[in-house]
Amino acid sequence: MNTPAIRDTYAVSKVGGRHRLPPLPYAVDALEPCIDARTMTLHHDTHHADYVTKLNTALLDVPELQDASALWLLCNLNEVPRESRAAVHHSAGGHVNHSLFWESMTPDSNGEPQGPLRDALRQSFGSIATFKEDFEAAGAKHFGSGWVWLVAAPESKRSMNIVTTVGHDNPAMKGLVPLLLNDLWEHAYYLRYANRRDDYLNAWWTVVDWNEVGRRFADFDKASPR
Ligand code: MN3
Repeated sequence: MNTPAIRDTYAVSKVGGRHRLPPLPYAVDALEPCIDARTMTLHHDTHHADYVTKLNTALLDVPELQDASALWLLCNLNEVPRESRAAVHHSAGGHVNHSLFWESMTPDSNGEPQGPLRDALRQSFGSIATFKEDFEAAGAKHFGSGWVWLVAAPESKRSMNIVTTVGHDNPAMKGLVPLLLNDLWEHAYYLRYANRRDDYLNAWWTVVDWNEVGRRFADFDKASPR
């Protein structure tokens, strides 16, 4: 399967054939009060780091896949030998999703989508407010660990959807193009929000990097046939 048109930057970033943990693009306390510094530190420095370590460990047994990006591995699990597949699945997914997640947020959020992204969101959901409500509701009702996503489909161009995935699965595994994602694992919010996942989802809009989401949409718009 071809890897869908999503930018594969940090997910592909490797040193000497080893996957590496990308640095956070801001200070650990930069997204306070929405995301507290301790949560950010644990989330990036232990959880994400652990996925990278486990991915590199799993690939020691599969030297023929040493040059593959984490995104490619996730989208081509059939190419991974059966005995390594589960470890590569979970760790590559964790690495790809968290890499996209850090880049989806900024301390300088402008609060609202702009331009063609805004138009496509309005066309798909009726209004930006409705999109946000639907995204929060999908994330709140998802059972257990997973992610909530805004996705586009190559065949339907301007028609966007909200989906959730279990574990660290990524919609790219089904050929969809991820534009925005939020982490529904308890490690993402529990220290500050306890069991109030809906409060976390609602507060999260204050740190979304709509410029970055707009760039992802522009890449997709350029790459896909109308
Ligand atoms: Mn996480």
